[in-house]
Amino acid sequence: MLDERISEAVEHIKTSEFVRVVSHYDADGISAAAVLLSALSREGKKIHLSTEKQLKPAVIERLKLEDPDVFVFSDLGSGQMELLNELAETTGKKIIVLDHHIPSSVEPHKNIIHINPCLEGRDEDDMSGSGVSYMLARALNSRNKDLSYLAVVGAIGDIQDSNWVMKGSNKLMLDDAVVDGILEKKKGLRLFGRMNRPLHKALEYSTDPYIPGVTGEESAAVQFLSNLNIDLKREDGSWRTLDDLTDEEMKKLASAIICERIRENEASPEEIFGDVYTLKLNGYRIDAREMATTLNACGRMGHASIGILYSLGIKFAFNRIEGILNGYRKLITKYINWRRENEDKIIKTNRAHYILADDQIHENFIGTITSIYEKSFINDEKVVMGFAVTEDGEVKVSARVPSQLVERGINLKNLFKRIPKEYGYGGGHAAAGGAFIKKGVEKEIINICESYLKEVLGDSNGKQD
Ligand SMILES: [Mn+2]
Repeated sequence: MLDERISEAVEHIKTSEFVRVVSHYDADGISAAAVLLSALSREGKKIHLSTEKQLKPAVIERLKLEDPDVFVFSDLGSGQMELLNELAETTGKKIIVLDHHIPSSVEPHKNIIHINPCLEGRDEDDMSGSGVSYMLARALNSRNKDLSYLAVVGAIGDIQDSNWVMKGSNKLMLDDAVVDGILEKKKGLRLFGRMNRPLHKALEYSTDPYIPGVTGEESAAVQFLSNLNIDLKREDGSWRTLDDLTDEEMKKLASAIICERIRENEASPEEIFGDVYTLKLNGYRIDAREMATTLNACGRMGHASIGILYSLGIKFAFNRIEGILNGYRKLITKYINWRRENEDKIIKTNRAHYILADDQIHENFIGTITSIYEKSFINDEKVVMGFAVTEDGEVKVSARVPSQLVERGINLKNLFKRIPKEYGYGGGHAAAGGAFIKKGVEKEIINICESYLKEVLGDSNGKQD
């Protein structure tokens, strides 16, 4: 069924001159946009592309005024079929939806070609939005196989490779990228910042795998490396990264980490490896995981277009990336400091912490800050929920659940289902989710969350011992 719909979509694109693409603004949506931009321009199409935080009625109103031959939505749309039906009905245009999020129950308009692996009973983590876009690109022209690496970057951006191993359809796209030669895959340490973060910092920030005595402590991380006789700096005085290590140094480091984990009785101490991917793009070497992080920063900083060009290896964009990343890091630091200095804005219960950020944290960042805060609880696991006012005067809610509580049955999808329609709507996955609610009902949402946690976890304070 998916294949039939893809062929139908290909036919419509072939006979269209002007294609209007709307994509999501996160790393997956930006990768999807890059796939489509590249594939459509190779066909000589006239393209207008933009990215959106979410498909809201205001976005649809603007699109109604445009006059393309076909609309393409990537990494969004399946959950907003009612709005897309309205666009199809008003404009009489064809609409192609390339998405992987769980579809709404609304039947699509006859002019909508809905392409989503969930419709075949597959899981929403089987493929990313950029993966679905890549399937269309490949059907359009087999030479678009060289865009497969973007499907890998998108899947990483959506955290579909738990424990750093690709599964399902993502694995097939990864294979395409390896065969194509643009992506090199090897086993490596599961540490973030392989090419860009100083090695001792990568160790300090590593929470999964957790390195006893090193995680969270910079000076201990430096000492740990010195004890192994691993130099921290290059000859020119700059910091070495994980990517700079020789094979021998890498082995020494890996064994030392495993030893520390055995000594502290960590569960599965040897589980510190995963697949790492190096992209070779226009003479640049880029870690695919770091590319996903960079694209995410571009989107949140309002520079999705730079992200799209960067992901395609265009030099001009590379010159802009450092500045965007610096701005992004500064904002994150500012928000973390705000959170630390405003304990009175955090409601703490036995099972959860609620950050009432109001307009002090931008809506694009409340998810990130909520995530960082959740990871700061090393032994005493808490659900963390952040609230930030949006540009439209609504409140964005972001929530994160530590894996230990997911294992005990907490699922944010089920929690957000309990939000009454008149308050707002939300969704997501077990461990990460979000909602938009009207201003003034924050307390009610907290009460809903508390009674849900109590129901699932019982009356204990969240610990089993
Ligand atoms: Mn996605």
